[in-house]
Amino acid sequence: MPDPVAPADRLDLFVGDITGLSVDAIVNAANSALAGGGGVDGAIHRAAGPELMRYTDANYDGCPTGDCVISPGFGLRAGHVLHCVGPVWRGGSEGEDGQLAGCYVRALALAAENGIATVAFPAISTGIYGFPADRAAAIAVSTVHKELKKYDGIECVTFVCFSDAAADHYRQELAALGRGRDDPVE
Ligand code: AR6
Repeated sequence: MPDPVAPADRLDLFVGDITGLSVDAIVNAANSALAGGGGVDGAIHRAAGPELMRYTDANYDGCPTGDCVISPGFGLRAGHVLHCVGPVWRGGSEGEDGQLAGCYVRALALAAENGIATVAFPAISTGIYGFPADRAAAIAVSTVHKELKKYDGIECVTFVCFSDAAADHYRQELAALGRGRDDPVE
């Protein structure tokens, strides 16, 4: 057996729309009622089609903050959607950091359980839920980097940013892990 690829070398960055990605699973930034909404949640439901809502309604009674549930991707190119419920930002002293980290921990655990090798995450909680983007990127990268040590079968995790400014936060965090300019990020 070859040595597993180091976690830092399984991290990638993409600037653009998550809904078009051909990965095994894209992550949704959902709400705890799994009721759909705006932002990336709205875009994913539009691209997946109405079967997605029918599926989550039939299979789940919502999802707690900091947790995640899985569905098929229906009309998406991605085979699955991992619906994470990030925290609403309330100033940072109400457990928001731990809840946000929990989303990444639970999503990767569910991915591994379901044989998913490639996963793309949006910047959970940093839109409508108001979590500071730099702080969220630090939590996302450090949590995924740590969790990937447990899951050799997860070959690539892509962080997807909607803007170049948002991506800069990830570039900083990835550089701190030794991902330099010459690495195949993006
Ligand atoms: N592809 C990639 N990233 C995107 C896309 C896209 N198509 N669209 C938005 N983003 P948000 P939240 C970025 O607001 O803060 C919904 O109503 C966006 O720029 O989608 O977790 C849910 O139903 C931002 O950086 O999610 C919940 O009620 C990031 O995705 C609530 O919003 C997350 O922004 C969740 O709020």
